[in-house]
Amino acid sequence: MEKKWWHDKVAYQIYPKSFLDTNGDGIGDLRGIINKLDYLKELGIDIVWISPVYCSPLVDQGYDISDYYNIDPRFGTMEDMDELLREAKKRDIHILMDLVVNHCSDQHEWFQKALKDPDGEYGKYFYIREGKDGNPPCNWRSYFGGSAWEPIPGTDKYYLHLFAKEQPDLNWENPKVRREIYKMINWWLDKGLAGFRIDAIINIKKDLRFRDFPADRPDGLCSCFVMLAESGGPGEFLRELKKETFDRYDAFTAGELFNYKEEDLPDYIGADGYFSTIFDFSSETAGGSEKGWYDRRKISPDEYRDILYRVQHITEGMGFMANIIENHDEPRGVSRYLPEGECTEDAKKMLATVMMMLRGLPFIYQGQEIGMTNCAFPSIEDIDDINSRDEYQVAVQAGCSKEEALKAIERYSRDNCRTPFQWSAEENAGFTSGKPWLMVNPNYTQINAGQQMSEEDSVLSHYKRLIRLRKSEEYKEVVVYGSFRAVYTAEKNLIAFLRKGEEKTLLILANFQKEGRILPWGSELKKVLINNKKQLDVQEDKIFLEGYQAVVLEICLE
Ligand code: TEU
Ligand code: CA
Repeated sequence: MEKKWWHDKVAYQIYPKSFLDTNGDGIGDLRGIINKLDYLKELGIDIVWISPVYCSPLVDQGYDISDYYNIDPRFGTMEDMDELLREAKKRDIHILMDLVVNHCSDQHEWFQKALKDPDGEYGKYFYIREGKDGNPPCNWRSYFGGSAWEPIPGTDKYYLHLFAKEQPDLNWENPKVRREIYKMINWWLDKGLAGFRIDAIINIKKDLRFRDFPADRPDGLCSCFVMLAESGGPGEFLRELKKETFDRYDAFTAGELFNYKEEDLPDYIGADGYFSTIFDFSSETAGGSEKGWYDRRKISPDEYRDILYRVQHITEGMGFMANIIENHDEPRGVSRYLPEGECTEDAKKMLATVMMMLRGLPFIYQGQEIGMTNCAFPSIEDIDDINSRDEYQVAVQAGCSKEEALKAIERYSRDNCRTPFQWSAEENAGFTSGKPWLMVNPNYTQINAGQQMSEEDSVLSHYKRLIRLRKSEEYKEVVVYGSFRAVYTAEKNLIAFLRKGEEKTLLILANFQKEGRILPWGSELKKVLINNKKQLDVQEDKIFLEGYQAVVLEICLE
């Protein structure tokens, strides 16, 4: 595999609205990010992805863009953005913006013009079709609920929106639209961005037959995933996109794709792939149900392990996945993957150790580094997210009681990761001096960055140690490029693998259970590099692991 500048980096996602508010309006802002660049540097971060800060009505929190060339005043100004780029550069931090080009906002100038004249030039920027006998053109369901088609008032026409109705899909089949998008991307890259995280990109290629599929829920509609699988895929668009934009700047790109075909993976992340990397969502999608969140299932430690191993194997020698345990669309990883009642500091450090030692590019989501957890929202009114509100309705309609529905939302709500960052034990967790736009998780008095910064054995300090190991001159080669091999595969509740580099071999052991265990041992232990417990008991032919103990060992393989 050809080496790239970003392979040995550590990336971090910022959800600006919830990161740090500097003017007391309850909404995080660009100045808040500037203020915390030293915090990120100290943590060891090299690449920062900032969720959207463009002008937006915030129906989907910035993923509905009304002007791609300006910053929403709630987040700051273009001067703030330029300053952020300059200040980041001083610290060798590369900034990625979020590229949301499957759709725009219904308030975007293009869509406003399209509504006025659906048959005119701008009508062709979107997918506008006639209805069928007073019904939408076909039975596709939007990801946020209901038909993916919305009627255009005063006509018999509908426009397509795979997400909210305020997010009309852009017509990638139209070369003019593609040119507009490339121009905008290059304008941003000229400003000095390192690249982009690319939103919902699999969706840009539609099945242009716009026909019905068998319904998969009582609403008579069918998930868009089915149509996407029939669409032929976005390959041609992505090749052109790369050539017209990213290639010209050697930009770094991380694609968001939930549903690619495995045989297409080399096209996405291989030597000449459309993207530098894509996010690995395989453990996030596992346990999912067609019926909705209320029917989701928690995955077991062994399932989690098998999923990770599989992805390590299929990407070997091909490319790098972007590894995550959470992001702004998911519940907190520690609440999701650790068994109920076992979300301790040790267990959090164990998950961190596994994630950071896998082959691939780690993306830490804000607050993950201090072990932030899901939030017990008192009622559905305390939830803002459009997706969660829809899933609540889906649950109630399927016969769940209000309490059951709220439980499901509490487990999987996207707002779990969107509660304000817990900076300190002060009021509102030090996030704002005003009223936060979304409730602060009440556990901020126990879980906050301020306290963890001064504690050697905090989750934060553990992440720092893992990042330092990854970046150290001595171990960099093996942590970044070392091959992956699963070991102790017959054991239950154990994640164990080797990373073999040119000169060094690391053994990662993570005891994914509260009970201690004994493993047979036959290697020569050279050094304990990471340990989330005070001790490690290694004897000639046995090694003892405490419950949730996680270690990274340098060993000599015979
Ligand atoms: O997410 C795309 C996407 O498929 C998600 O909506 C996902 O299905 C859902 O979050 C699972 O709960 C991206 C963004 O990350 C998300 O925040 C946006 O809402 C969405 O695109 C639309 O832009
Ligand atoms: Ca603010």
